[in-house]
Amino acid sequence: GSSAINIPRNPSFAKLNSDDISYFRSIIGDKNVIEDEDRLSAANVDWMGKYKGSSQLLLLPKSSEEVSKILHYCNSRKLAVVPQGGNTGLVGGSVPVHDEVIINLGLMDKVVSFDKINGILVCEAGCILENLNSFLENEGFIMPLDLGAKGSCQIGGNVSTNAGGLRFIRYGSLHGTVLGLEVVLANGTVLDMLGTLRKNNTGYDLKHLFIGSEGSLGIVTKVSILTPPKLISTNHAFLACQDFISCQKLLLGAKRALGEVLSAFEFMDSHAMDLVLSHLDGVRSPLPASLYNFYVLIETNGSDESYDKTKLEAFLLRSMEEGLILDGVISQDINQSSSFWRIREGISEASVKLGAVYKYDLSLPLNNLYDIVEEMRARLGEAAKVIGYGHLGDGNLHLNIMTSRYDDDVLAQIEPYVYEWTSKHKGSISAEHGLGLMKANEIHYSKSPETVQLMVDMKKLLDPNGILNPYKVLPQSFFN
Ligand code: FAD
Ligand code: 2HG
Ligand code: ZN
Repeated sequence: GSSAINIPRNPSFAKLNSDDISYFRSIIGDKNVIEDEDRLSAANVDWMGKYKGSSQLLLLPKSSEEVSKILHYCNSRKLAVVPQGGNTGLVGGSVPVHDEVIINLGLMDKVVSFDKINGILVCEAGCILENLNSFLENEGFIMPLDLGAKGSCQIGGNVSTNAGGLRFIRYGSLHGTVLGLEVVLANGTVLDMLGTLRKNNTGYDLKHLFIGSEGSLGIVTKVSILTPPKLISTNHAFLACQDFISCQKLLLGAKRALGEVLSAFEFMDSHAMDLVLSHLDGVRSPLPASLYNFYVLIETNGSDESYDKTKLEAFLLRSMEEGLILDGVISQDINQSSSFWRIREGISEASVKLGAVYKYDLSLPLNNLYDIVEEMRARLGEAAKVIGYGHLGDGNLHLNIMTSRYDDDVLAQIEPYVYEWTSKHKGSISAEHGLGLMKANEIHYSKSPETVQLMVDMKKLLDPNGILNPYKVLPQSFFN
């Protein structure tokens, strides 16, 4: 069953009629106007199977002009829309709440240009992240971001959620690497901000408004992004630690000792490890499972094979002597490296196998980062499985709570407790996944009232009819 979020349909939105369908057919062609039930039901439900809408129409535009015509029409008719990429979002932002028209960018999947001298890629928003990375690898470059959903998520979706992921520690936020965007506004205006410059201080840098705005201010149609060179030497270590404080100390040590070659620092508790091992086929732990409390995956990426390896080995040896690491394996080949990543990236997939999952994506100061996991485990007792993992190098905890089915009593044990706790510890209730539908009403835990008000004002300026991804990101109370 799905979770209970009951938001009444906003009556100011029009209902789709047959004239609308005919119009869409006339502008984007019959075969990209989808009314087929199977395809609609897939597009109406999110990756977790938790959020379900009831849209009757899926549109697949092939160009920015088509997106522009669609939005111009929807705006004049007051038809609400939900922009959709790979539909891998984890906060219910990518699916309709009621009957919003789904606009999926999947057919806009062309590379526009790649400048090998400056490492700048310009592409359409529907390009799948993994395809872009493969394209770049052939040119000697990589994408500055990577995440478990790479096989389905689209760069437009990544930009719209300001996705973090596994390379954040090395290459930073999309606010730094995205150099330009093309965005279609609610009224159909195509906003060309598709710059390819590193530096450009000519007034307000409006592209930043759209990075992380989750489809609430415009539809991203093209992206210009700075791509780092692909370096020849990569090493991976899979390590076991006794307690969280050891993981934390290991991180500080790794930042100092590995310096410029450190490219990932991920952690998981033994509960997360157990979950993966028991629910995903063919996954094996490189270390004796259930012997240790925490596991850490470290990656280095540099330009000198022997230098990088020596550096890593010296650091690991020292950390073992200091007792920070209890056990560990350094990958011997590419297959072993992918088996390490498979464990870490498989946690989300394993987390949806138990029936119901409540996901919290928190930014927290390192010293308290794991406390909330233990508190939740104590609070919920036998009622739930509680796991903690995430991008420790970025201070980003993923707290997942699994039960056999969605239950309001369990939910009431978790929320608002987890949000209050996060706010009290000066954290953020969304480190990288966004607010979507799940946390639209919780924004005040991480943003001041004045800030939220300005966000609402900007939303109303850019989308006066409120047609873009309604019910998401901001509290609905501002729009009634
Ligand atoms: P969707 O899910 O389709 O949409 C996400 C949001 O963006 C929605 O609000 C949607 O309306 C909007 N949107 C999509 N495309 C556009 C567009 N072109 N213009 C305007 N708005 C648009 N996230 C992380 O940050 N780090 C991770 O490490 C990470 N790992 C993940 C691993 C797995 C297995 C899964 C399932 C998800 C993971 N995520 C992660 C969450 C998710 O993959 C990201 O948020 C991703 O960026 C979403 O991309 P998408 O194309 O699937 O977007
Ligand atoms: C990850 O880091 C993703 O694996 C997904 O951000 C986290 O599923 C989750 O809660
Ligand atoms: Zn993550």
